[in-house]
Amino acid sequence: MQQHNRESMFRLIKECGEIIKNPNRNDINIQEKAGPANFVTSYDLLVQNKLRDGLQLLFPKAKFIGEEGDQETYTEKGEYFIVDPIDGTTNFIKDYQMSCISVAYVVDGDVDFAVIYNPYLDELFWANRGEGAYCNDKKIHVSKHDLSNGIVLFGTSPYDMDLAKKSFEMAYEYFCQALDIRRSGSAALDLCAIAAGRAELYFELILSPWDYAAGMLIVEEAGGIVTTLDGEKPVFNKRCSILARNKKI
Ligand code: 2AM
Ligand code: CA
Repeated sequence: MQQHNRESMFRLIKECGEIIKNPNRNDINIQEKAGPANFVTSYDLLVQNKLRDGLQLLFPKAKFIGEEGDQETYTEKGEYFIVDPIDGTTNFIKDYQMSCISVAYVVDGDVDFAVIYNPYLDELFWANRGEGAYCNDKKIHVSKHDLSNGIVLFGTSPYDMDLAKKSFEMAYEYFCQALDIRRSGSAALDLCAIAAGRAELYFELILSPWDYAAGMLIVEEAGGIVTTLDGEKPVFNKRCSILARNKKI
C-alpha cells in the first residue's frame, strides 16, 4: 500500500469515526435485520456509503463488500474491500462507546492492508502485510502470557441463538483456566486487543468476514495466530468461527 493511499484511507476512516462518535440520536432510525438482536441504523448506511465512495475514488479497480448490502460476489482473485461501517452496532445504539470501523484490503485471497478505528479512544489500529502492526504510530505486539496469566475475550454470536449454550460453556471452561473473561460487543476491537497484548485469547462461534478480515491481519502482523475453532484458515466467502491468540497459548 503506497504511503499517499495509506494516508488518504486513514483520513477517510477518521472522518467516518467522527460521524459515529457524534450522531444525532433523534435520527438513528434503528431497523431490525434477520435474526435476534441484529439491527442496522441510518449511521451504518451513511458510513458505509461514504467509505464505498471514498475507497472507489482511491482504488477504482477494487470491488466492495460491506455488511450493509453492498455485497459483490467474492472470489479469491482480484482486489476487494471488506468493510464493516460500524462493528458493534448494538453498542452504538446503546451509546456504550465500544464500536469501530473496520476496513480490509484483500488481494488475491489475502488481506494486504487493514485498518480498524476506535473513534472513542482515537485509536487507529493498522497493518500492512510484512511490516508489523500499529496502534496510531506505535508498534504493537501480542502478549507473551499463557492462559493462566491471560484474559479471555469472547463474543456470543447473538444473531444465532442456537450457539449461545456452547459459547457460554466454552467461556466457562476458559474462565476456569484464565485470570478472567471479558465481552466487548465488537469482534474487531477484540481482535485489536489481542494484537495490542491487552488480552490473550479471543473466540466467537460465528462471525462474518467483515467482522474479522481486518483484525485477522492486525493480529497476525502483531505476532499472533488467527484460525477457525477447527484450526482452519478463515475464509472470506462465508461465515466461520474465529480463534485468535498469542503463540504461548
Ligand atoms: P456487528 O455489531 O457489526 O453486527 C458481537 O458478538 C460481534 O460479532 C460484533 O462484531 C457483531 O457485529 C458480530 N456478530 C454478532 N453475532 C453475529 C453472527 N451471528 N454472525 C456474524 N457476526 C455476528
Ligand atoms: Ca460487524
